[in-house]
Amino acid sequence: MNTISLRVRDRAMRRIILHVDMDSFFSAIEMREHPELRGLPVVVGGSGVEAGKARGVVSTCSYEARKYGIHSAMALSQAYRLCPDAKFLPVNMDLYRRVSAEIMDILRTYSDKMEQVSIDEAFLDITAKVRDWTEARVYAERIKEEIRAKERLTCSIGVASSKMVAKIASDFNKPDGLTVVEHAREFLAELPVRSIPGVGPKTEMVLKQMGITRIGQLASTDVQLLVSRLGKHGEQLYRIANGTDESEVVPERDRKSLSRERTLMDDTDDMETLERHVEELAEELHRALKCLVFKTVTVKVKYSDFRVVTRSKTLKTFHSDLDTLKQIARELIRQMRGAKIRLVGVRVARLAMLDRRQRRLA
Ligand code: TTP
Ligand code: MG
Repeated sequence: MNTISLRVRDRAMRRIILHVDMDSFFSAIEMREHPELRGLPVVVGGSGVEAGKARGVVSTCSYEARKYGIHSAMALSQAYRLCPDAKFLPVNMDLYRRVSAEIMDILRTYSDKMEQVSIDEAFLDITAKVRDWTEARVYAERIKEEIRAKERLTCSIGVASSKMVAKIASDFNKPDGLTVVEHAREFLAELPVRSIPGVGPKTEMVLKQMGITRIGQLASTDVQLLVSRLGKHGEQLYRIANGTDESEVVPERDRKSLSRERTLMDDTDDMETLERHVEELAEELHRALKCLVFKTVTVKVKYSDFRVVTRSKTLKTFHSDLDTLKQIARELIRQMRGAKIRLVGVRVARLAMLDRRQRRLA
């Protein structure tokens, strides 16, 4: 091995990355604002539930409500059937956005290499801030403490040498958890493959057919075999499983584009279904956008024969609203009808960041 690749490997191995994810974010904020709700099953979604009439879906719910089987994206009517005594609250997005901006401002003081990935989660590269895993733990404890003191909210933190492992680690011991992963392979070995973000039912099924259910098995599978079954995603999964994923923490100011995509359970050319998928992707993307505004929207499809086609639209001015994003995404996917589609994606580009004041108003 030559010196350059050695140096690169060495640097990658020394990275210390922290993933912060707020606990039951929307409902925790509601419980903070309404202390009488503490300890109760609280469900936040749609415009709430009145007189048993539920419309819309659950955005999130408290850990007490999760014991009844309620979870994000479930129909509110079903949540109501599972626990009629839960407190059902409407979504107060303005409040959650404000709290989120405050938390992100706190996190930015811990590392300027900070990447917000959704309304309640962020990666921080703290390689330059700590010398070893022990110091990293102390650093993470300080972050938790500051958020608790200033926001009266709890979060869970994962620390590892790659982004994905840090993310899996933050989810490992929720709520109010702190998981430091020194040896990624050992930590991941027994976890189900579904713990890897991005592994949905379809990938899980393909892996299961290959006899792979745990991440440890994934790590020791021949990477070529994974690629032959799952394409590029297979290679990425292999790296994640081995703790060698080297994706960088990209601060917002350096971000060029942001995208979300999904492989469909069944290939389809049904426009209603496809529009629903791009709308959901637009929603995910919009949540991740936070203080970024965009000018270009692109929809990508992969047809059943693996042909990839993209279509874009560039607006004259910057936009940030979900309706615009959804509308353009629908417009673009309609232009791509023709053959059955196996994967859809939505991307926004030509990004700019709202300044602090605008962010708080957003
Ligand atoms: P998550 O971090 O996925 O969930 P959470 O913070 O509520 O709970 P956890 O303790 O498991 O992290 O999402 C953050 C917020 O995003 C969540 O509070 C509400 C919102 N959200 C939706 O509106 N719809 C969804 O489907 C999901 C997953 C989240
Ligand atoms: Mg969360």
